[in-house]
Amino acid sequence: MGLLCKIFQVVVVATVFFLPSFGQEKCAGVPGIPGTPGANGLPGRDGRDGMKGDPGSPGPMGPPNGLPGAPGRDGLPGPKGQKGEPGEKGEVGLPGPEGLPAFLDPEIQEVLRRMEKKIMRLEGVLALKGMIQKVEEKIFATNANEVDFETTVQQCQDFGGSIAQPMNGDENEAVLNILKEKNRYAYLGFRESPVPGEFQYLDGTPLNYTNWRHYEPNGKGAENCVEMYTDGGWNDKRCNQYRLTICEF
Ligand SMILES: [Ca+2]
Repeated sequence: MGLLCKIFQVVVVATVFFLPSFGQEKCAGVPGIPGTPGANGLPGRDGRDGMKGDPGSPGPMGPPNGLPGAPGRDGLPGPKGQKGEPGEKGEVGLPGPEGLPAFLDPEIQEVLRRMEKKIMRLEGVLALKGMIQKVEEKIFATNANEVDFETTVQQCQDFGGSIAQPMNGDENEAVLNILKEKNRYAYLGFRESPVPGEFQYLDGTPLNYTNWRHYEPNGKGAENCVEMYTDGGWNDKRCNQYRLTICEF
């Protein structure tokens, strides 16, 4: 075996090194079987982009009744328009929720307390100046003007009151206090009725209290108004004299 192996080695070496020289000789061998083709290599890298091609021809026009496109965006706001005519008045709304009764509403009670205090202070000041006299719920007041009967009636109405009409002894005393303070006479809110010597209130009702002086009334239809003296007594008198204005409120 060792020998055979050695011979084979020699043959192989001789074949490799000396075969060409043998090939040049006429001893041509049988062509060998072609080997199997090698495996494909890896794909090559992409080449550079080519030049841009020419634009293609326009496509065919769509059908004429195709759907409209989406609406465009809103434009810029236009200038402000002129003010329109006022609209018609709306209907009256429903009444609001019912509030608390005044005597339970602390806010109203507080307002009333403050008003009462303010009024009491005003009354005090006026009384101090001899301008007012208070009897029960009635207040007699003067502005110190001296005018005739009709003007007195009118002025008192303008002030929101009426000419003084003492209805009892206390009220007569209150009017008298003002007269004594000013040392003047004053007309009272009475007028002679169609019956001479009979006097009545301005609304035509008969007097329910009088304080005539002795022998008064004595005008017998010639003295249609009534004045109070500084003793508190009444006298029928013509209406055109200038007397202290005393109103009641
Ligand atoms: Ca008289």
